[in-house]
Amino acid sequence: MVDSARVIDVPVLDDDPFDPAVLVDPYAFYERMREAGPVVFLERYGVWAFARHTEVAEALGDWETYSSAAGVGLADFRKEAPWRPPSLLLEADPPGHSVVRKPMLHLMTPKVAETLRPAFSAAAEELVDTLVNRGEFDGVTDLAEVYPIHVFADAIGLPEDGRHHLLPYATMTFNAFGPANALRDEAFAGSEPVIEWATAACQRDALSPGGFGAQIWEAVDRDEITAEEAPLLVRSLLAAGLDTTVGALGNALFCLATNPDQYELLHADPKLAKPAFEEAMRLESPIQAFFRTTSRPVEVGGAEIPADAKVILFFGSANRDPLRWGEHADRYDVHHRAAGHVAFGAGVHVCIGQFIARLEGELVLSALARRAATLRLTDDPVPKPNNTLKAFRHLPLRITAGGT
Ligand code: OVM
Repeated sequence: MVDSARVIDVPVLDDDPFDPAVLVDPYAFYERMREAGPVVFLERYGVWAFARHTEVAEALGDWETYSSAAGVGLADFRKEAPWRPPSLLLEADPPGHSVVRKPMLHLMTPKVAETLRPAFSAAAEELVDTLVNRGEFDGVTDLAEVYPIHVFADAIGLPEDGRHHLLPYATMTFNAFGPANALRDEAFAGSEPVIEWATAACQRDALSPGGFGAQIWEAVDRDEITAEEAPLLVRSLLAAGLDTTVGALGNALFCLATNPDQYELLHADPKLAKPAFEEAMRLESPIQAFFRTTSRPVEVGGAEIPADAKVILFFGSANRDPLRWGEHADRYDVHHRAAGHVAFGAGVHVCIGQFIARLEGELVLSALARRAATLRLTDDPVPKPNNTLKAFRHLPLRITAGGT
């Protein structure tokens, strides 16, 4: 039962987390939420919010209480129809979720990610070579958007033709987790050909042999998944695997360009590429928040949240919580142990592509570190507001050549 005397103890905030100004610079808002208490109520949307690391991690670890089946955005799929058939992975709970997740996990183990290393590495070296020769480039449109679209779309086995639809498709997907605001409307304007291409790209005949897409379809032949499930599982790779890594690479470049001392450390020791990427994931997490829906009343920090309530989990805030990371939580430090961040989620839904994302991050930063002595912004970065993703639209950069 909900104890109303406790409910009124929960701090109520009238902030709009989906206001573009908040989305591009959410950190003061996060700090106010963390300081207000372990749970706050966002009255504009009638949702509960966790902004501290402890509660976010607890919710991620308890799928039975914090369900994903009603959608991980603001909308409750039991009350309003989702814009697309729900994801069998993201928007599902065990036991069904576990059945389809298993073959997907096998596709993307750390061992499999290592088999991609030679091709992914060659692509990173070639791209960074070109950019070092140019000296000035846009960290987003010339690098962060180019690299994943090349290497990961190849790894899935997507057709070359129409790949320009991938980022608009992902932009729609991630804005759709938010409210029906202007960002969401803009993302869906002219969406028909984009959805049409993405849907066709998930069919068996569109996917080249040997890629992740074709391998998903082979799981149908082994009766591990059905022919109806296969295209939806391929769709998860398209939706979740591109714009996220684009954001991650851009955010990592931003961290390094704005912390020259840290870039210097990376340049002096390119083996720091892996931790430098991980620390950027913590500090500038591409996915800032996802929702869960309570399946029962639950007590959190002395407050009682009713059943069927939407709870927003602010990963980007948990990853900067001084209670978890200490007083330097807001600082970018390539020597920091970022393990325990929740940028890839945690628990039964933890990112299945994380080893591939990390490989991409490591290879791009390592290629840069070995070729460029300095990395600096030449102008203000331009943020790209999105209801879920924190990323940049432009990062004007200058690099000076110089080996380690
Ligand atoms: C999916 C999906 C879409 C967006 C994100 C995501 C971070 C998954 O369709 O399964 O995970």
